[in-house]
Amino acid sequence: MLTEQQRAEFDLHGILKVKSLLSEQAVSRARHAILSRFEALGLSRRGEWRLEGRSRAKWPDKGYSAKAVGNKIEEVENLLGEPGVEPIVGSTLEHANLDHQMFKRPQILVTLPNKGEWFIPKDGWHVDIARIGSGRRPGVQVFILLSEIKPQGGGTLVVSGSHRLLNNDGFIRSRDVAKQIQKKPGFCKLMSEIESASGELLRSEDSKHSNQQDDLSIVELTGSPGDAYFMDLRALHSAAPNISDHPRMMATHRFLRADTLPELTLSK
Ligand SMILES: O=C(O)CCC(=O)C(=O)O
Repeated sequence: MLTEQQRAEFDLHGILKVKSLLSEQAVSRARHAILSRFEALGLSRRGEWRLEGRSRAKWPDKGYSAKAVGNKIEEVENLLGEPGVEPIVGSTLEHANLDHQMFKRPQILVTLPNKGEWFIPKDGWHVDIARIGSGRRPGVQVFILLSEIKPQGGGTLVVSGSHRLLNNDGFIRSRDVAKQIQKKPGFCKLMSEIESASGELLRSEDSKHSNQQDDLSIVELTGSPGDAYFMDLRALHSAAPNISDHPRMMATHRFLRADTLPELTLSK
């Protein structure tokens, strides 16, 4: 369960890291199951990546066909049943009933090394769900790390604080949410500051969080196998290039409050 401080951090930033949440065994089983899918594509062998002699994929290409790998992997689905995941989701969503139709199963997020020099993408910022009229949090997405992910190693980028924007503006379709947030002065200022600092302004794990209500920052999801991040589904996020020599491996799942469905479907 989350401490008061973690809850407050999640409410303020819309993104929270919980270290070592998942067991080594469950993570290792999921990792091996994913690697065996890549074996059929000639990219892994006996539970290890085999990328030698291959030319690097080119950003934004993740280096393989997601369709060929698929997402129906029992060992990955089992990660969601690990103790800790659902209780945290429950505590961030007032223990409301969850819908299991819109987001049926977890998804794998793998990015093979695909860039020489790291940068923050200008395109690709998005949210996965519309802003609902009541402005409340519709759900939470979990990102489970299945490999060591160092800075600039392909970890998802999240705009911390973006979940607090546009909540008084009624229903907004997801693509319009992304467009409107990117036009906000706070977002433009953040992007130009980061550009002129060559990405150095990313909020690091250990840096102090600001308490200013309108503060936005970009968080890169980095860490070790078994760590998990919980993200408010309203937060703007994007895939990122992987300049490391190792594939980025994560599993993700979106948990949606069932009682937001009428707001989502009525507004279509
Ligand atoms: O990290 C990535 O590849 C992007 C993840 C993402 O956009 C999502 O899960 O909605």
